[in-house]
Amino acid sequence: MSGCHSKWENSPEHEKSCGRCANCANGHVHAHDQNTERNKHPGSESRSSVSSDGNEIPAARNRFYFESKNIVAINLLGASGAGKTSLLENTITALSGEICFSVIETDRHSNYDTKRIEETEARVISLRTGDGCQLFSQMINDALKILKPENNSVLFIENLAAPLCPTLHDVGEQKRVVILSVTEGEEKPLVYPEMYKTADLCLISKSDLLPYVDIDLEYLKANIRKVNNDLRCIILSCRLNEGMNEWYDWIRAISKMKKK
Ligand SMILES: Nc1nc2c(ncn2[C@@H]2O[C@H](COP(=O)(O)OP(=O)(O)O)[C@@H](O)[C@H]2O)c(=O)[nH]1
Ligand SMILES: [Mg+2]
Repeated sequence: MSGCHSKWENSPEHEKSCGRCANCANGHVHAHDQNTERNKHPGSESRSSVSSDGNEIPAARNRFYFESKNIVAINLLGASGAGKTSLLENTITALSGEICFSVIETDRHSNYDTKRIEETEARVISLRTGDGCQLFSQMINDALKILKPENNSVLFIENLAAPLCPTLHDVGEQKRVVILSVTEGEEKPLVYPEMYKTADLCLISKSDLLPYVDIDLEYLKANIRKVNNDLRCIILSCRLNEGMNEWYDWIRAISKMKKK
């Protein structure tokens, strides 16, 4: 893999994505659910349903899409404020010369995070979930049609408030990364185990704050292991650039994992 072939800001796809949602002219994709009136927008009636029982088929379709285009899709899960967008900003800026990135942001009511990613010049689309907190594979399917990530690239999906969601749906991603900050407390992996059970990597963020917070890192890691004994943890700080090389090496390794 190498950097992107074209700048997203100059591409026709960028015009399409930033210009408007297919139905609302607001610059984002909405999570439409045919079963809930409140999520409907004019002209959306023909869009596909995102009900949970229909999640598997679009997930398989996404997986096939990623495999056929040699795209590594990473589902990034974590509490609001854990440092997900900061991690993406830093990662894309550091590795854009060697890896082509695109991002699906899941903002509930704003596109603040999307604007932050736009600054990195990566391809990005805002997926508005409105009052819902769950991400379904059909939403990703809809977003991919507009985003059109490049072949041989890495796609980040910044998931929203995942700890509070009752179910974490498979959206067809190859890797799941869970991020929790040192300010969240040692017991969180036990309180919200779902994210940790299915993750491939755990990032413990904001290590620069360790001198100021009352947290026992060993106890935190022991709690993570109670939920998922094999889960690898990387301790890092975007602020101080600590531990970031270990994370970058993980990204490099998985981006090479795919066939050329
Ligand atoms: N001290 C410190 N703050 C950070 C770090 N990473 C992110 N933050 C701050 O944490 C807050 C939430 O970060 P953000 O990336 O928006 O989190 P998200 O909601 O998970 O996307 C922001 O004020 C960031 O500046 C870090 O490594 N150290
Ligand atoms: Mg964010």
